[in-house]
Amino acid sequence: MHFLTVSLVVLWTSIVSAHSIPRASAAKCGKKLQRKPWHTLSTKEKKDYINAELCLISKPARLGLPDATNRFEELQQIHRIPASISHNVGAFLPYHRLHMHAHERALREECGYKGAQPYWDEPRDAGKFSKSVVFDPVTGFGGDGTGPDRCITNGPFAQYKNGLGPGYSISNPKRCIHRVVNDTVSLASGQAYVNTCMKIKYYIDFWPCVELAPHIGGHGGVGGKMLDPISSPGDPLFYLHHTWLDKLWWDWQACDLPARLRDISGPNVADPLFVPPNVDPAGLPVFFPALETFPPVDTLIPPPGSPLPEGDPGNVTTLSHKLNMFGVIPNATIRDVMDIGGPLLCYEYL
Ligand SMILES: [Cu+2]
Repeated sequence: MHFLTVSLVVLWTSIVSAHSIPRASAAKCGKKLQRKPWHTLSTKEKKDYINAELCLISKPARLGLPDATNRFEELQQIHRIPASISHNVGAFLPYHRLHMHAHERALREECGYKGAQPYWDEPRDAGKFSKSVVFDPVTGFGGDGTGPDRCITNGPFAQYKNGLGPGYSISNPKRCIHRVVNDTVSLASGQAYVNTCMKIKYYIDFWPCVELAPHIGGHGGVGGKMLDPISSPGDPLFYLHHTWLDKLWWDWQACDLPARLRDISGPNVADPLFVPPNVDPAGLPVFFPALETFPPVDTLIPPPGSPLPEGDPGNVTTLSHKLNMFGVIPNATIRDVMDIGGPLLCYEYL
């Protein structure tokens, strides 16, 4: 079973094409935005965030990206287009850091949101995702999917239909947000797995540690749309999950500053033979969702014209690696996103 799951993951990796990317402009970081765990937000803070997300869904698309019909889907599309060069590679954490920032900025600048991007403190829910407050139908994102199509049927996003996915394909008619919450798979978001990664000394081993267990814990623990390696930002929970992963990276960086503001490495092109292990580096078991719950294999092959990595001299990810946001926000390099308290990002984690 793991084997087959793995070959799906491996398919995210082939690539084509290129874009030219200007450098992000830099100002000073003044007052930092404070990113807080979802379960600590007040009811009003939760509603403000959800209303801002609904606002993005209600705003027309403006970038001309294919098949994106609103701003929320443009944010999803900028994850889909470069998915083959932002997973199973060194840029995995930097790419998603900038993507979370792009989302946070869109909420604030276009939808009047005053807060910061919250995160899901997943260790507190690991092994019991089904009981998590994030699924609250009134103050959260709605619950598990039900019925044969696993549609979510309550909460603020129950009416929303998304046409991007499965994988790189398009759904016509559009589909509901679907979930298949799996408490066993969610164990991989537990503190023991986080601790394994935190003990690692260098990014070259840290990044795959995070992309394995904690990353799978959130995607596989929610399942459905969230399990789609290409189109998962179609479930708003994606942003809470990846912001938590970003916090893990920052927590690790903060253990050895300033050295870890420069430590970046890993391949730019994913290894097509890579097989995710079913244990974490400390030997703890990692459970994968059932194969049938993944998007169909043929939807996971990057289409012609998918981007190629840019900015590095070879196949090793460097600080000069370019991160393309396709017009949602200015492009940046990994150098620009290494410090969350730097002029570009300017936030901190509580
Ligand atoms: Cu991703």
